[in-house]
Amino acid sequence: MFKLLSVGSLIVLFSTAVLALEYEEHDAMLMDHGDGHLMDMAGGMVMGQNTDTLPGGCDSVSETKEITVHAGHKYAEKFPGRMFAFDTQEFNFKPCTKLTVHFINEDNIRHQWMMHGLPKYLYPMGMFHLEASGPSRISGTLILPPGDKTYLVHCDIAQHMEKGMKAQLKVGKGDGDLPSIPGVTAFVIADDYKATLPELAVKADAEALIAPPVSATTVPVPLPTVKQDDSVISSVTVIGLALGLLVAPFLARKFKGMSVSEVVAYTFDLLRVFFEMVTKLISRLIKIMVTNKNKILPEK
Ligand SMILES: [Cu+2]
Repeated sequence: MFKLLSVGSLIVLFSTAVLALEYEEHDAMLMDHGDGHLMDMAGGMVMGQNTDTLPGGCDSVSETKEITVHAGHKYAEKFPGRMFAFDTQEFNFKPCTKLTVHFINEDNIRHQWMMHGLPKYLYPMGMFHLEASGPSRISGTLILPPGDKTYLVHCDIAQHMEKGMKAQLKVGKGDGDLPSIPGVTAFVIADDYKATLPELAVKADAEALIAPPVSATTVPVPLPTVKQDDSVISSVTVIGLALGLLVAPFLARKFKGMSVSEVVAYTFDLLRVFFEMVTKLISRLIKIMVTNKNKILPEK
């Protein structure tokens, strides 16, 4: 009985270890490179870290806040057509807040929590940026500037913002809304799920019917083929001319003193000889091909 229990508990222990997603903790491994840039070898990075310098216009830190932001494919499920998202799309803080962001990337790829538009004298390129090769956690701190302004927060990995990983952070009242924030503002390029595929096909056909005159005049498709035909004709003509020039003196000597009917008769005779040669050649070729075939095909 005791044995069974211990085996059971071992199985439970192992299964939880397998099921639980293991998050890498970047914070313990980060190396400080100066100027608020921290980095480790496991794909964790903090840029624009500022824990103590007050932005101009802030007399003191107004509030100290901590937030945890999750990032991953699963948070995009509620936004049709999106692939990636943060679990929060809108943040709001008082001016001069000291903000610590704990960023948790739940995907097996890289994500960022990147804030833009900060004062450049304090934040390199005006950015505060957390990056994590997931699944992992990373944390960073900044002091928000004074004034009412809306800041863009996004993941800058190619196409991740377009696919939904976009948010806005309002300091004070903010200064408006940014477009294409999933669940907050309208997409700049809206997906249309009303039309079914057959309807779209009919629409495309209708547009194609209207379009031809424009496309026919603008697309110069037959030009290259015409050019090719020209070159073929000209090369044949050149060969013909060359042959004519070579044969002409010989024929001129032959035809000297002949009447028109004699010339015609002679020409036909030449043609007859020529055709006989050609037919002989062809028949010989056919013979060769037939005998080859017989050689290739095994007899039963
Ligand atoms: Cu991303």
